[in-house]
Order: sequence, then C-alpha cells, then structure tokens
Amino acid sequence: MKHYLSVFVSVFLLSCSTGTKNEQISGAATSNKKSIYVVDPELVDELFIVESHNQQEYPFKEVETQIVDLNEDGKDDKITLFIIENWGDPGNFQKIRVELSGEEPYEFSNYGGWVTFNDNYSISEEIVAKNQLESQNILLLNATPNSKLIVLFGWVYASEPGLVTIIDPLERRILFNKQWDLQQVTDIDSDGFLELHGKSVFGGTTEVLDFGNSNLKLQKIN
Ligand SMILES: [Ca+2]
Ligand SMILES: [Ca+2]
Repeated sequence: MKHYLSVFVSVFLLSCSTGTKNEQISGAATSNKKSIYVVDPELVDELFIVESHNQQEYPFKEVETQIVDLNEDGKDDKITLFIIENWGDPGNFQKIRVELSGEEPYEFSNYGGWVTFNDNYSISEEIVAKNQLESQNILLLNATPNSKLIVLFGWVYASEPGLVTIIDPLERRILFNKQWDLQQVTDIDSDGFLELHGKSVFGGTTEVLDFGNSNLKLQKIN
C-alpha cells in the first residue's frame, strides 16, 4: 500500500511538472537534463522482499560492478549487483545499487531473483547487441537521445514470462516492473526513442512500451 501511495505521489508530482517535461524530452540541447516519464502504476508491480527474522541485513556479496557515465556529466558512475549468500532460492543476484557521481547511492532488491542472460530468461542476440555494457546481467539501453535505462530480468517461474525491471537511473525510480516476455528492442519510427515489444503472457498479444511517449503505457498491437 505504501508503495502504491508513493507511486501515486510521484505520478501526481510529475503531472504538476508537465510544462517542463515536454521541453526536456523534445529539446535538442538538453543532453544533461533528466528524462521524465509519467508512469502508469499498473506497470510497476511491487518487488518481492523478505524481511530478515533477526532484523539484520542479509549477507549480500558483490557479483558484478560496472563503471559507466549514466548521466553524461563526464564523471564515472557505478552499478553494483549483489547476491545473498546461502540464499537457496533461484536467481543470480537479488540487489542492485546505483551510484551517480556526487549523489547518494540507491538500491532496489528483488528476493525472487534477477538472472544472467539466457541462464533462464531468454534474451535474443538482437537485444544483447544493443547493450551499452559488457555485461550478461545488466542491459543498459540508450533509450532516448538523452537518457539511459537499466533493464534487469527476473527468474522465469513455471508458465510466467519472468520479470522485466526497468530502472530510470537518473530519476532513481522503477518505470516498469512486470512479468513480461521481452522480444524486441527497436526504434522503428526513427524518432530516437526506443520501443520495447513483449508479451505479458507466453503466446499472447504483443504489447509495445514506447519511450517516445512521455505517458508510459503498454499498448497492444496485432
Ligand atoms: Ca556521471
Ligand atoms: Ca521510436
């Protein structure tokens, strides 16, 4: 409930700033500006977290570190992945930490487990070719002319497609977190903003998440 409330507040606040949003997304001279999307709360399912019984933090162990300039200020930023030692449940990592130069780090955890590419969640070569990182765990996409997105994939349980988690690193928030079978990453209309194609159900209708639309939503296509 708390989560939905915070999403609602974020959406409300973003709605209030619509005046600047269009300038930031369409302006050519805004390379260091943040991208701002209005997110449909339906697109952000709550991440699975288990509180520790003894109130102590789980024993997180670093599994990967990537140094990259996420906000294009010429300074290194850092993405770190962690696994819970002796966790026993599926997943190659359960926590991501993002540190932008000069800002407080922030983290997201998913105890249902995010996975290495093609270990469990299938990711096409065409999608991997768009990765801005040499990583088998983190898909970093140039999503718009002035912003990158961090994409993580969750463990595929039974008949569900597996989680796709999309983080806007500059806005420090999750834009998308749903069971989704990501099939294509394209920019068919060549506007510089990516479109992601996927399916919420295996074999179901194809849906598009178009980052050229500041109101993010899944649109069904035939
Ligand atoms: Ca930077
Ligand atoms: Ca496009």
